[in-house]
Amino acid sequence: MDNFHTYFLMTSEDVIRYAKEKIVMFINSEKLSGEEIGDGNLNYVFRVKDEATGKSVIIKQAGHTARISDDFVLSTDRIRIEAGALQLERALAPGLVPRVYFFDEVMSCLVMDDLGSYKIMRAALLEFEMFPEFAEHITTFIAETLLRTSDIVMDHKQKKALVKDFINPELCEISEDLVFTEPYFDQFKRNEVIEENLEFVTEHLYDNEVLKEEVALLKYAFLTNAQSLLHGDLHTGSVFITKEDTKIIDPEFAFYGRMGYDIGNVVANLVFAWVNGKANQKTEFVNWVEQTIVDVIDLFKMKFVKVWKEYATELFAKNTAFQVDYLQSVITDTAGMAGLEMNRRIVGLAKVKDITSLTGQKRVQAERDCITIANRFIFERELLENGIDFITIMKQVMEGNK
Ligand code: SR1
Ligand code: MG
Repeated sequence: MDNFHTYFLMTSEDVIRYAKEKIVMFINSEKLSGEEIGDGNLNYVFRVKDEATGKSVIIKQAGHTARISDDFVLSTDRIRIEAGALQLERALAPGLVPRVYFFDEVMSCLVMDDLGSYKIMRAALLEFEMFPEFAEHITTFIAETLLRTSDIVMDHKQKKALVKDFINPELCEISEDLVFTEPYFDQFKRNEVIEENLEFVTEHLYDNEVLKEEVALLKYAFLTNAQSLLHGDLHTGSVFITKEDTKIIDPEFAFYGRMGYDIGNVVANLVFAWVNGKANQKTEFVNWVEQTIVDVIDLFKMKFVKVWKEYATELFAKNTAFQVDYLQSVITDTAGMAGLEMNRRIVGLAKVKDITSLTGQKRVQAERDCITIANRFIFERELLENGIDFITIMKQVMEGNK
């Protein structure tokens, strides 16, 4: 029987043995259950529970390929990256990240808090649930984790050491392909476009040379600018939530990149929830999402300035004009990156249920609206300053004023 000294992909039975052998709280447990509960694209996630005490943990293990497709051959180093990012984020944004008990380099797995009473935010949004504290929590998370890992706050040499620790070439390549390139070229023939929107997508994405110039600029900002330690995949499937509490999970795509990539992901995935709410005529929910998008931008800006004032060590940080320009460049990136995330979720292989759960003409129109909003976010990114500017574009597109 394998004793976990060499890597292998675990089954539920293996995970129970693993827990008994490696996790102190389970060593004397007589009745452990193990269940694979993952629904992400890359890894295997098990809940291990002591049926007598009710105590449970999550064990997340990386395989050598992505769970959704063997096309993606990936280093299991992503679990080391995730464990490191979770620990750092938890120090910077206490209470907003689950606790990691330990990381096992041999088995490429990590053991962490079970957030059993929380829901995956995307699933809850599909039920039109509203979360009044979300904007407050997510803006604390992004302001603290992004600015405090940047050169504005950190000693430049220490920051470079972190850049090195979080080199994440394979997961970055996934984003470079799926987010920044395939939606515009379909070079690997992996895109999945519904028949009714083929012509629309060809005109607005594949043949849109003016757009491609802007996308190229954003792609090169992503490839070449080590601004902050990003979560790297901050969509609503990476958020565990209750009415009162929010936990950010799954930072396996973490690396040093542009702050706007994380914030843009948050905004884009809220826009998907908004489009879904509109298609289902859920007025109260739609209004809440609009206010949440406004708050995400505006509260982030407020907290960014606060964190800057409290923690900046860069001598130029006292120059107010520099701070204003820096913050605006983050919002500009946010709009551009939100547009890119929206386009890729419509045409690429990694889709979102907010849109795919719509049927018939509702889905056709929702996809077109998303692409139209996305392209306006990209083209007009330098003009967007506040939350309301994002909403104005969304409403104009929906009202047919494109
Ligand atoms: C092959 S992975 C596809 C997508 O799932 C992850 O959550 C990332 O968003 C990635 O782009
Ligand atoms: Mg994930």
